[in-house]
Amino acid sequence: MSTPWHILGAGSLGTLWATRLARAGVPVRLILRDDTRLAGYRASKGLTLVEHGVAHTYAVAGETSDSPEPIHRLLVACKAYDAQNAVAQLHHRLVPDAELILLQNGLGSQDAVAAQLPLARCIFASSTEGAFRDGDWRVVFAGHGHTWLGDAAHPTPPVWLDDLHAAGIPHQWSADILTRLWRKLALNCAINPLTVLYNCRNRELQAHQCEVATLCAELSELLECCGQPAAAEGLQQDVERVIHATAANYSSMYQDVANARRTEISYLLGYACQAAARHHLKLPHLQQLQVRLIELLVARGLPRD
Ligand code: NAD
Ligand code: KPL
Repeated sequence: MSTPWHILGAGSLGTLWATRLARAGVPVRLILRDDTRLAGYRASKGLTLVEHGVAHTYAVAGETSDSPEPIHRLLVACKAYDAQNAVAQLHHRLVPDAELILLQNGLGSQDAVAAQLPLARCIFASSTEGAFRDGDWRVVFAGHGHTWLGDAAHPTPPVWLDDLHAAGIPHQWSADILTRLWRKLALNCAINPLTVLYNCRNRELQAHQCEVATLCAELSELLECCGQPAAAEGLQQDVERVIHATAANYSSMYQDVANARRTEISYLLGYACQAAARHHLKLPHLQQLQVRLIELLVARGLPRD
């Protein structure tokens, strides 16, 4: 049997990957938080993927971190703020040369996970796929997209990309994964906080073009300073393109705040502002944006990080 995929986090993306891999006959194990969640999962028929309005359920095996099986391949599908602790709980099961695929948005969590597992291979991913849960153990595939995967330290692609191909997960091995992650971070910093502050869909940012342009100029300066000039190229035009292409959408950060969920601010705007501080770079609009966003989060009773 081929190496099983252990999937950590039965949320939107974890379920989206688990169901497609299972559909292709790839062995999958879903790692749940505790025995209560596992009992709840076992009482269900499995994981359900809703695609084009049609639901299919897959009997994916569930377990907790206490299961004895060693882990060779781990897809980390938690939020950025949970990734480090969630992986630490599996430390005793990870074989020394385990491979981890880190699906987190933003930057910072990937390095934190990699630092705690110096012998493991940590592959960073950046995805434009979109999914949300419409019930326990159910995910709706809302936006077809693409996933870029890469390992800045070792350019050789892993053999298991074949599993992604078999599962119909559109992907590309990327030599410049850090550039992609920085670019996505910059896009998210230019769009998401403003949608929260103006309480609006992406479209309405077209009325705040000057503010968006000023943020893009500061973000470009930051990217250059952090050794990511390629991620800075044409940033403003790309941000305008994304606002236009996703005009009717609410950004992910808007949705988190609207649903009173913790945001990933520390791995997006927070990470950008920290990087600027490290480089003694003054980016007044970006810093002001962070202050305004944190004020709003605190006023809503949400974590400031
Ligand atoms: P989610 O909140 O739906 O799922 C995360 C899951 O991880 C939850 O079920 C949570 O209970 C679980 N979890 C947390 N700690 C755990 C632990 N210790 N043990 C077991 N399970 C644990 O999140 P998501 O939307 O799937 O997002 C995951 C990451 O992917 C985020 O960084 C997000 O920004 C990124 N992303 C999401 C989408 C999307 O459409 N949902 C798209 C692109 C990128
Ligand atoms: O990725 C996004 C998000 O909402 O998180 C987009 C659509 C690009 C807006 O920043």
